[in-house]
Amino acid sequence: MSRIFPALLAAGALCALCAAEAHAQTSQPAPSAGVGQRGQRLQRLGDEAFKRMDTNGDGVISKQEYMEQAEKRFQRLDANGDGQITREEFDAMAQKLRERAGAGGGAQFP
Ligand SMILES: [Ca+2]
Ligand SMILES: [Ca+2]
Repeated sequence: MSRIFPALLAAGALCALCAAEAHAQTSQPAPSAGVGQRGQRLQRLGDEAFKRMDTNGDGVISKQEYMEQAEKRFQRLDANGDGQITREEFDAMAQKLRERAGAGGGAQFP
């Protein structure tokens, strides 16, 4: 548990970024994404992910806010609710993210 938990938190944070990117892919298609546009898009994704995690809007992500997001992501990944994420459940979420990102493949799953 003690070694796995930080890894799950990191995966959760990356999932948040993946979800933000998948959302951006569907809501704001870039006609010709150059380096500058990509940088701006990544900045916007970071802003969106931060705002989503800062649920009380005080400008910082408390440990409680972070843990709440991590718990939600864990529950999303644990499809059968048995308290463990199998490789199949993990891969299924990765597949969903790839599908959401579209055939162009903008979102990267860790
Ligand atoms: Ca906050
Ligand atoms: Ca499970």
